[in-house]
Amino acid sequence: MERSLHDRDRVGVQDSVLLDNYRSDEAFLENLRKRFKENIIYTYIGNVLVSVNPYKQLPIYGQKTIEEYRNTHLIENPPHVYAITEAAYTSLIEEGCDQCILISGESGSGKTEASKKVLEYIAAVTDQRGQVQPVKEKLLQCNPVLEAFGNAKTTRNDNSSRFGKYMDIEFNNLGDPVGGNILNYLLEKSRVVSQSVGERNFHIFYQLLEGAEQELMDTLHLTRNVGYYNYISKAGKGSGDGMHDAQRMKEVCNAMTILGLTAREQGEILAIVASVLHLGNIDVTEEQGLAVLDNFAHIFAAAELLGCPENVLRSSLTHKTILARGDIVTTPLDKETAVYARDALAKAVYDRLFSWLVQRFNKSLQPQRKSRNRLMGILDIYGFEIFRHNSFEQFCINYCNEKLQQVFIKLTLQSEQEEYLKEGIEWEPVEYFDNNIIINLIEEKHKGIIPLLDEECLRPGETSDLTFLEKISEQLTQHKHFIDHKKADNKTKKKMSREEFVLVHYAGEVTYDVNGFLDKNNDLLFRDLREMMSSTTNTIARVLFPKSELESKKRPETAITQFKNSLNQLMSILMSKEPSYIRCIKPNDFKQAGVFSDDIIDHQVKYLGLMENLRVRRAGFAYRRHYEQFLQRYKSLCPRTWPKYEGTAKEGVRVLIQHLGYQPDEYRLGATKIFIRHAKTLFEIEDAFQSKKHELVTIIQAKFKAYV
Ligand code: AOV
Ligand code: MG
Repeated sequence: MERSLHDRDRVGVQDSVLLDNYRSDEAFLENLRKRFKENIIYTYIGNVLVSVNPYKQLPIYGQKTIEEYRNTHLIENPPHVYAITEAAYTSLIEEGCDQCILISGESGSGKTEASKKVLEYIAAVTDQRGQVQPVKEKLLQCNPVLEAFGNAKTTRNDNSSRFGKYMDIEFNNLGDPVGGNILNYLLEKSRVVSQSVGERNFHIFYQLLEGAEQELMDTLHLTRNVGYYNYISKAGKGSGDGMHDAQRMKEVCNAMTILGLTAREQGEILAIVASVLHLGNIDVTEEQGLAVLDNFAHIFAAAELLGCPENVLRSSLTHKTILARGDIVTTPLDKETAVYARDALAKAVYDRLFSWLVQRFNKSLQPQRKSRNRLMGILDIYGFEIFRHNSFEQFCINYCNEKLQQVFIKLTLQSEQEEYLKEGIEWEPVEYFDNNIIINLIEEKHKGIIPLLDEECLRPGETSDLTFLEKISEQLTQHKHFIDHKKADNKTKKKMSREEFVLVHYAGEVTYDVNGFLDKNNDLLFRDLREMMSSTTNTIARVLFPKSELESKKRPETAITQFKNSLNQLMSILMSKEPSYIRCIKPNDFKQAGVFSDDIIDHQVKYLGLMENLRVRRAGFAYRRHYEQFLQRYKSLCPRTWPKYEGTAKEGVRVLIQHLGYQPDEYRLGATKIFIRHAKTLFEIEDAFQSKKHELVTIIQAKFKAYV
């Protein structure tokens, strides 16, 4: 016989708020451990979902489970990503609040998988009449393409997101999805030209070589030999095992078609991808100090695919033109600079293609009719990363994670406590670590790492990664979360070189190598190459490099400042919506099923602030509502408040809950809101309301019939 949802989840407690020993880390961990061993990966802290990556397929998803969660309240069923999504969706439909689902956790903890389950749930429960089927199809098909172009195998995760993604789904007033919009954040483009040992380039390169039809391979002048192409050959033999590259290629092309990309567009996109492989195989040698290009077949192929004359590509890769006081001065490049120019072109072309794809999808996802639609956002970013070698990219990724942790702190720990204070509710404060101090260290005006990095990039004269390091060391040496070589104790000193600094992030210490910081932040692409690209015959390539960019006199913003600004915009988007949280935890460092490494999990529980979250939740009130709203919804449950209460809303609520027999410990009356301690209490009243509503509707219908 099939077991019900509840029979399948009888291990430990479903909501950690109910743990007897809720202050103990060990009790919290023990509960997660017990459940994990029984393949129960989800647990709540109030309405926050904690998810431990099982690293194996569990039979807990799909249509049947979706139906079990449909139209249920969070506490009716065992914890699940579907339950969180259902709650957010209900709030969106019934109360008209825009929602956002924030998914956080370190690299490999299961964020991207969770985000896909959210989308899957929404697609399954909406549009029962099949009216917006094409929109749903499109929303679902964005992921395979974005993952192909924006995900890669790292040492932490075989399918690691190398960009940040925020996706809004738009709903009409029937609650059906009618469109969407995606914002993408800083792609790790350095991966296009080099990867660390054991890692791969973006999936699409391998997918193309493995999965393209022979005719396409011929058009793109490609061979199937991964080892032949410099930009992707380092991954080594066997690195594609289990990646299903050929199969994925078919899915990607199919998805692009569903998203409305024409055959010509798809051809041009793949031509750009192939051109990057050819660029990587253009050898640069040196004669009398000047760069000379070799391997003509690849120069020809790249030029043909991008749609520019071969001689223009060749001269743009070996010369640099600058406009100096109205004069045009062209100088030949040395070998090193030409290699730099070639790689910069490959990175820029790929990076801009990625953003173009997102824009193209957005065009395809635009709702047909523009009206005031409700939004549900899903945020899936790259998780916190500590590699053996960390550079500018990890600095950006970890900074982004600090910002997201700040949203969590602000919305769950801080505002919760501030609200009790404001409403005059008695409350024992819960201490927590506020990572704002690290964010300041990174972004504070004139003093933080970002402004100092920009200053070093913009300052005329001899600047280098090392002068940047000197500068931050000088400015920040006093800061608790900054360690340089001078300040390090003997143990740390042994682990770091003079070209590194350590940041004590909320999630742990990371040692960053400054080499490449200035170049990557400046993100320079020589004018000759931009000019060449702006008049190619590959129409997509051409729009990636608009002429207006060449004409602009303004210096473009540095990479990190653009990133900072886009993150700050994201923060305000998130703050303006009703948030739900999924906190993902990685159970071990070996991508292995069934292994629950206590140390690793304990560390994540601590830095994610889950224990503080639990304490705030336990001491606090699960539910609150303005008196007016509360009375309006439930007034039919008490004869003295129905159909209208004459006094103030607060008085009305007092009368109502006395009638319902609430115990004094169950609730508090604040200045403007009622606070209810347990979701269960609310659930009972909501249940009573639903049957009353049903009763009233039946009476009205009967009267209406009699009248007719
Ligand atoms: P991430 O998004 O958090 O990392 P993913 O969602 O890509 O992590 O998960 C990593 C891998 O763990 C997946 O490819 C799956 O193999 C496995 N996995 C995760 N969640 C589940 C699940 N619910 N059921 C089964 N397997 C799962 V990163 O993008 O690196 O920060 O930048
Ligand atoms: Mg991911």
